[in-house]
Amino acid sequence: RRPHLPAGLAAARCMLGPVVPRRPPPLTSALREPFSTCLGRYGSLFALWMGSHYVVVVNSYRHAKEVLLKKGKAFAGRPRTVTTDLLSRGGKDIAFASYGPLWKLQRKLVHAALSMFGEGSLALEKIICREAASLCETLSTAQDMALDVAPELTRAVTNVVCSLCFNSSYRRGDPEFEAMLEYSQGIVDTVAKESLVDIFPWLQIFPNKDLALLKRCLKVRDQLLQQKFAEHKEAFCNDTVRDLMDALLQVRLSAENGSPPAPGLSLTDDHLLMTVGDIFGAGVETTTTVLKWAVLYLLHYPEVQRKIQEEMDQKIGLARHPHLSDRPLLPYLEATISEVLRIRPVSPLLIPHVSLADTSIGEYSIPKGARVVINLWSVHHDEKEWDKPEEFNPGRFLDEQGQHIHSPSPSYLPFGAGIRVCLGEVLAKMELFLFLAWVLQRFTLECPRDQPLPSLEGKFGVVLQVQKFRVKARLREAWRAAS
Ligand code: HEM
Ligand code: PLO
Repeated sequence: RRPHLPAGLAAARCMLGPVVPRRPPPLTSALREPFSTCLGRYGSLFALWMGSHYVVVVNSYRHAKEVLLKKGKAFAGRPRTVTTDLLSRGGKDIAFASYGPLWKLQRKLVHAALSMFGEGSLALEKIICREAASLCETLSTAQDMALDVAPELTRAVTNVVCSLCFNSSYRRGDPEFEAMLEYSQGIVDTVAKESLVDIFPWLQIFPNKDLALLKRCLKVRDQLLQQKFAEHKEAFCNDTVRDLMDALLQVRLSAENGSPPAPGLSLTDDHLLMTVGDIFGAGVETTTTVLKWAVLYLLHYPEVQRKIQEEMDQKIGLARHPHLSDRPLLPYLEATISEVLRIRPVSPLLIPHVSLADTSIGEYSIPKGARVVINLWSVHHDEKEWDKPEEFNPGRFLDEQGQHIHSPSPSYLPFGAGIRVCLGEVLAKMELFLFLAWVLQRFTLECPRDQPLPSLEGKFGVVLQVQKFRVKARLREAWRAAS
């Protein structure tokens, strides 16, 4: 059969090719299968041609760990595609930049800034709790209404990452926030989803609706970033580094004054803007998506919600708010978060990796320049590793006493692993825990009466999106009585 790749569909599915051969095979046709059947049907590894690109798909955790951990450096490259080049100004960010000294420096700077302002600091916990309180306030005012919680969850998460990146936050209805919501959705819908134009770049010379939308959205994003940049430059003071943008600006300015971060390395304005754009974009879209999946699963599994609430009532009660230090006290909530990350991985194909030299996976040779897609969906739904993988069962992450969380299988990589591992794992886990704990301490989330349970099927994009749904947040009797 001839390959037939309607835009947007390809990445949500898996395509069949021959098992990875010692030499790239001749151009083969691509079939499609829902990616849940990939591992069972095609085994741990297979390859296919997408346009002129040789693509290797990895379906099992053993091969995934070989790529990400054991041979992490050999597979640390990223493909250049039309859409990610537009998003990142030709790979000047972190996520879509190829391996090299500048990428290393950008990662190091962000890591240092996140540690300084965020992870492990009480200041960040305070910021998250402030946003959690505001989220609960909104849910209270909309009580018993069928509410689309997505914008509220997004605002809460955005304000945390906005504080980290720009030392600012948004109020409800802020037009800049509304614009951000719109452009970011446009980007998620159009970037890095194995669309035709990313497979056959020459197609960009023809009119293309998705590409036009992406360019429009990037224009709005760029204006926002540029404005923040200008404000930060104006207010910059070397002695008080307030946020990530200041931290990057400091490195940039000291390079201008003759002290580059490393000999021969120059961090341009584009690198600085794209780095902040990445952290802001990743910070918003990933964590919000996981929160939406969590709420959706709690609607489907009210008994899980009840168990979380019972655990909270017993361990922390209703007289005080949850703190980060309560994490060891609430293993069932932690297990629920782990299960959500397993059953609906935010990034079900990670970001494609590229081999930087001739290398191998298992017994197969992989040529330099091959694109390697880690099928995290298969890894997280592998029947040999997970008992009834389609079932939502937080208990699988608990030990026999139900007191500690652990992964029952090594086939679990929600944040990737190795040299390209997610930079925001610690931050994301802090937010997921606190937002869910605050909301569930006060409210029971229900599906509005006379509405069917919303679909658990994801919508593929650069993140696995949740379809729109409405929720009724009912104030818990116990909370009402206690307050
Ligand atoms: C990369 C997952 C939140 C920043 C990744 C990757 C995954 C991932 C799977 C790709 C790893 C690879 O390609 O091998 C998640 C999940 C999150 C989350 C599940 C939320 C629950 C965040 C947050 C930030 C962030 C909050 C920012 C503060 C990044 C960056 C990369 C990345 C910059 C690119 C790393 C690189 O290419 O070197 N993330 N992420 N992520 N993530 Fe996250
Ligand atoms: C999300 C939309 C934003 O407007 C721009 C953006 C920047 C970084 C991307 C993020 C988007 C999607 C999720 C990504 C993140 C970098 C790492 C993260 C791809 C496109 C993941 C999950 O890998």
